[in-house]
Amino acid sequence: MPRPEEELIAALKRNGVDFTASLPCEKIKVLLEMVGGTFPHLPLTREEEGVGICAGAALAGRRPALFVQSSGLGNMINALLSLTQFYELPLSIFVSRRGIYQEKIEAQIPMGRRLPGMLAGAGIAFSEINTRDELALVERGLERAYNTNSIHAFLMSPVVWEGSECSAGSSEFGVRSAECEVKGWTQGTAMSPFLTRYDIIKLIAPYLEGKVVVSNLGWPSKELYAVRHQPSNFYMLGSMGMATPIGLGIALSSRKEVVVIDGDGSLLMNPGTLATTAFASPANLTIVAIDNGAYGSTGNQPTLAGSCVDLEQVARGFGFRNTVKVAGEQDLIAEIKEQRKGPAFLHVLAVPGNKDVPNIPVHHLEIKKQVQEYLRKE
Ligand SMILES: Cc1ncc(C[n+]2csc(CCOP(=O)(O)OP(=O)(O)O)c2C)c(N)n1
Repeated sequence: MPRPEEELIAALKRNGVDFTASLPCEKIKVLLEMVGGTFPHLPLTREEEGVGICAGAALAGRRPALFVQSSGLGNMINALLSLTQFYELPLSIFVSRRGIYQEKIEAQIPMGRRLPGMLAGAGIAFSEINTRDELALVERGLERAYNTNSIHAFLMSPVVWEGSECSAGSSEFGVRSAECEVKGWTQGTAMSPFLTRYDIIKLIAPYLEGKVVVSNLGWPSKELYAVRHQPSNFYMLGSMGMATPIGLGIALSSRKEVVVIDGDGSLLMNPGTLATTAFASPANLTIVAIDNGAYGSTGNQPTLAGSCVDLEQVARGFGFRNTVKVAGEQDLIAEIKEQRKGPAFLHVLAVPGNKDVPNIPVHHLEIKKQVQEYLRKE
């Protein structure tokens, strides 16, 4: 019996899919590797751009398919309606549906559960694929999308992939995890990353005391909690791409020092926020951009910061004047101690890797309450 991933890929091939793009979800990391090894594939920085790219590909006669997480569908909805649907272009979307089965991240529940209602409201056809047997339904949806120039979303429950134990490393398809990638732009410089995100958080933790810290979703927040919890830490549990905007909003509304621990994947999802931050120019804001060249929380799929993008240069180009790049311990500590006038952008090069730490045991409304109380004390 073929693995579910193979069955899905066979259906895509039968329907002539010849263009794919994705933004990862941990639950489909094996599927993504196989898709990347089978079809022309583009890694995305934001799900919404995938809609535009696939619309362009469809205009040129391709049969595009997108692979995203349920949260990502929220980022796509306007483009789906005002572009793909409006111009009657074909698109299949495979949505890794979170929040419905053994979900450990509560912030996944609001989008994941409401997805069918949202799609129905948007007039987008969809199929719920809740078991492996229901993979057979994919065929009909694909035919419909490509033969009638319409969108079809497949809401894929994590149950479908259960028991498909092929590990990323043993896949016969090209392994594309970030460990094998080299930062092109660091070659020939003395900047070789060797610290993990956890090492970095541990090194900077003593200097975060008493500051308002906004930490990126997923493992960064869990690691910060494990290293040093304080009531002024705002742990993001969802809303990828919002760490710097949240920090900016706080910094503009409070005299407290604010530190954002952001990630390369998240900054690339929403880079325009760096322009807004440089424009607003709060002196009390420092962005610590931990750049491991990967979507660390979802299986270390490479981000474009792992190959072509130098985030420090992006920040400078968007108007930041106070930027620095560090890779080693001593430089990192020296820079975090320095308390530069903000907005400051501290680009910290890292290697991929997550520390095995537990989930944050604090309820999200309690996280909010603690931060609000701290911000009220001037
Ligand atoms: C809109 C959206 N798309 C995808 C995801 C899945 N996801 C959660 S964390 C993450 C990776 C974040 O990568 P980065 O900001 O580089 O931080 P790292 O984990 O590498 O430290 C992804 C893709 C999500 N939560 N929301």
